[in-house]
Amino acid sequence: MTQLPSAETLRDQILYHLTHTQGRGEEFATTFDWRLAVSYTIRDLIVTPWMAALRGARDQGRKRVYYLSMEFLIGRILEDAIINLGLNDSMDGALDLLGLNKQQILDDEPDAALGNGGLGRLAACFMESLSSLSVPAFGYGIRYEHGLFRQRFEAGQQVETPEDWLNQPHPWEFVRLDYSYAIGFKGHVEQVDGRAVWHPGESVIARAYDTPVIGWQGDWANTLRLWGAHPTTLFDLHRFNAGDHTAAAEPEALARTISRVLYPDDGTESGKELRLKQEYFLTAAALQDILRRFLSEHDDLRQLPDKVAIQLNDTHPAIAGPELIRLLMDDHGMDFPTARDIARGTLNYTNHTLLPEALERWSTWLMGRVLPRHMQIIQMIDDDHRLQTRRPDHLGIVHHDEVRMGELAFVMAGRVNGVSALHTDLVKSTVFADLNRLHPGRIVNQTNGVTPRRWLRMSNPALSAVLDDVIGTGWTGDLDQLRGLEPHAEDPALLARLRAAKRANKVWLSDGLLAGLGVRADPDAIFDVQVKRIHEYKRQLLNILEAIALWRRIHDDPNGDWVPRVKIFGGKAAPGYWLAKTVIHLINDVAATINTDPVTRDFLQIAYPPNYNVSMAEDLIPAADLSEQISTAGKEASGTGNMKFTMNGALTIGTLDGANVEIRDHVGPENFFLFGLTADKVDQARARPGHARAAIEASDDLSAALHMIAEGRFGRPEPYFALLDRTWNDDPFLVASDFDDYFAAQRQVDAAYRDPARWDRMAALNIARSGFFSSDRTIRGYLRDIWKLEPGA
Ligand code: 26V
Repeated sequence: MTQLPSAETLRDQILYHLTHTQGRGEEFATTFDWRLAVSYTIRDLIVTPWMAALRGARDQGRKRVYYLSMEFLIGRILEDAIINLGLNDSMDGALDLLGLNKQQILDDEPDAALGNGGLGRLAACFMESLSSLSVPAFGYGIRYEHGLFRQRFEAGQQVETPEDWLNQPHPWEFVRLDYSYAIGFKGHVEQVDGRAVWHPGESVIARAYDTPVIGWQGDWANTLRLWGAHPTTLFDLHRFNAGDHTAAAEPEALARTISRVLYPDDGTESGKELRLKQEYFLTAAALQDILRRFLSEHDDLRQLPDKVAIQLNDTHPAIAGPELIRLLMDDHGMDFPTARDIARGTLNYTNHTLLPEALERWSTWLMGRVLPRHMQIIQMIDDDHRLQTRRPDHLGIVHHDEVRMGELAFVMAGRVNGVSALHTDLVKSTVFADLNRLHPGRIVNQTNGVTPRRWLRMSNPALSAVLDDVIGTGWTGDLDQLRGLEPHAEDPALLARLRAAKRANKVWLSDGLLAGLGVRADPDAIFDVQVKRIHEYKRQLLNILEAIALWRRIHDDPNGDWVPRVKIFGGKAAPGYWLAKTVIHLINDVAATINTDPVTRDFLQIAYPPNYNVSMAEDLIPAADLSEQISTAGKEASGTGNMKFTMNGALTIGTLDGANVEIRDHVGPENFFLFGLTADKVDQARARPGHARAAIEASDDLSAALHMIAEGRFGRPEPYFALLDRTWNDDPFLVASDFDDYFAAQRQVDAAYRDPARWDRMAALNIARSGFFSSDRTIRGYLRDIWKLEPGA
């Protein structure tokens, strides 16, 4: 931005919006009123670069990126926008002039929680990096009325309540009544003069709601376009006039269901008709919008691949292949091979998981009923692929009366990518081995990244101030500059400043944990943090078992030289994932017992704040000393939390899984606490009969910990019998096999923490060498290898 507004100008604008947009006098204004007035003030400053970016891309005929995702886990917007516009100081000044408390205003904003976890948060980081790199891009998603559920604990157990972020005005969005598209479902297909005509049996309107996403330094903004579902007819006047007032409103209620709520699963197949409708709703609206824009600028659809790159975020929008072919054939009169080639030149697919239960499959029966024309086209794509590859025996897209969405996405994509080096290797060698042989070179790697604006500059002002001072401010837009810290990694003065910044963050968090949970977290203890969705493969169970074993050891030797630790957990379980919910219950039960034990309470505390979300991550990660990345090797596609911890100076205890492998390579193996089986050993270990029982019997610490749960030391044991049984007899994620190695690695952590000079040096090197994990680097990789376009700046 050329001219930054002063504190006085911002103050005047805030007062203007308070009066004229909110319709409130100063003396009656609530925090909410002020927050909206501040948000509108900031929004005004985003609109100008946003319009300029949209106009510039159109005038220069630039190729555009379209990111299709069922999830965008945005979090709060206000502070991020203030920072990217470079207005932090003048806004502080303006709020001072008005006598307002900034933190209170920022905290008033609800999180936009339109995602479950890593996949959705990655989409949000990508949107920010695309704007920061001045790439013309649109994100397409669904404007869920209810984002991810709120989590409470009752007697230690997870209770879900609906989230309602749209119960209040959302100051960042612009509704576009003129961009509305009809989306059809069901019905039948008719052949007319050799052309297929689909007559949908139902239809809804997709209406565009736009949110600008401002990039670093405020020069460029892209659009996040979220679709809301609306009825084609508002209500049934005949029924209303006949006195049936409830039934009259039915069309509206039915249509709105489609954008009513985010599916709260992150990896279990739902198989629900509504989910398929949501996926098609997003995809069809996006493709109509993309073709409308293309045809307003160009007239030959064969040029689509030169002007449009579409990224499918996992298979959720994979119906884009058949839908694009349908539009090109049925609406634009192309033949199948031409339509297929254009679609393949335009579409790309990112795989985010190899867990079999998370790979989407739809029964051909359901697909044929909800999307009859698409089912025909899927069959054509499958037959054509067999013919083209001369592989009549190929398993195919349609198999055992199911449409396999991964195969569909792969076959229709120009490029397929994994999200870390290890994951991409596994994509090639396991689930897509056959397709990889048929299409060598189609699979590429793009290791994930996170935006340093939100995850360092915004969430960790204490560390950012030290960095600005020592290496200048350039790191925010070019994270590789963190390397400049490396020559100072031996400098006691610098290390002391880093330590002071970390301690300030820990004190802040400690106050919050005391006020919110009544947990006493000593800021001089190791803050050991595991935050992520609760899943068996992520192994929160391993972590809590280690806590029990440690507790027992402290008890046996209360005068030993123990290093005080605060274990912090955060995360939600899918409402139907019963075992994950049992783990939550167990952590809370163990915490209740351990935290009040007078013998150990100075050495070990456990905190599990409920309702982990983006905003909580922003408070926890900067205060962490130790980052828990302990998934069973081969199961975590990448992880992105792991990267946030590293750049905030936490050390990692982790397995060789996902991007942990690359984090360790970058920071140096001596600055990373490694443990556990490697991915190539996991299947063998699991195949050994009695593997878990053998490992448990060989480990004093582990068998004691399991027995203590079974004996009821942490409350009634009955709720845990199934979990214990599974750990003894099945243990598919190898908690038992990895336990002793994990326990030993934790003791190495203790030893390192006892030596502050050593710890601080390791932390400094983690920060200095984390530049690779900026999502700017990731986006440059997609531009070069997948989208084939240049960054703008
Ligand atoms: C699957 C399903 C199945 C149907 C119901 C809704 C739903 C929602 C999400 C998913 C897929 C989850 C896959 C996922 O989140 N993968 C994560 O992606 C991150 C970004 O690439 C990566 O860092 C994590 O390791 C990976 O678990």
